[in-house]
Amino acid sequence: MIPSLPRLAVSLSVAALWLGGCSPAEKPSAQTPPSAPPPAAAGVRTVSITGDDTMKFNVTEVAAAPGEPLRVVFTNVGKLPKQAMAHNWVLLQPCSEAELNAFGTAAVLAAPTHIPAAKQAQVIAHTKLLGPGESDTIDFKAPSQPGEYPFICTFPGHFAMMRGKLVVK
Ligand SMILES: [Cu+2]
Repeated sequence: MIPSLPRLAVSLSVAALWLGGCSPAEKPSAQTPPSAPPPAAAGVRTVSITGDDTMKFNVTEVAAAPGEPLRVVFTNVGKLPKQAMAHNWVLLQPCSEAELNAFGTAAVLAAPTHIPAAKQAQVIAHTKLLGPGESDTIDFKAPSQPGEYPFICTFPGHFAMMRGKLVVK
């Protein structure tokens, strides 16, 4: 039996859609790499910070409102090998200079992360330790208590130079 003309036309267009859906042009392209973080939630401010081969953060002061959700994207923009010049970004509870020194000293022995387990309570948030060209993204809430919260790089020998503060007010 010969199908009526309108029915044939519908069949052909369905076939065309099906073929189009399988054409090489429809191949998934430029997929998001699995390591990429999801986009920040609406209203979450992103703070981009870099560390470099001269042992410097490009940002040494970040202001935030109490409890403000923040996203920190930290990137090691250096070229030196990770064994010689790695960086992280570690946000700490308010502390004295002596306590900061004690944390930095304990961190030296805490390879490979350089986050001393015994002093975890002092850590509010931290990135991974990054080699050249690497980046890490962390989401956290600024502390609810106004104050100055130090951030440092805990790679051995760095915290004396690589430091800044999150000012909550
Ligand atoms: Cu560093």
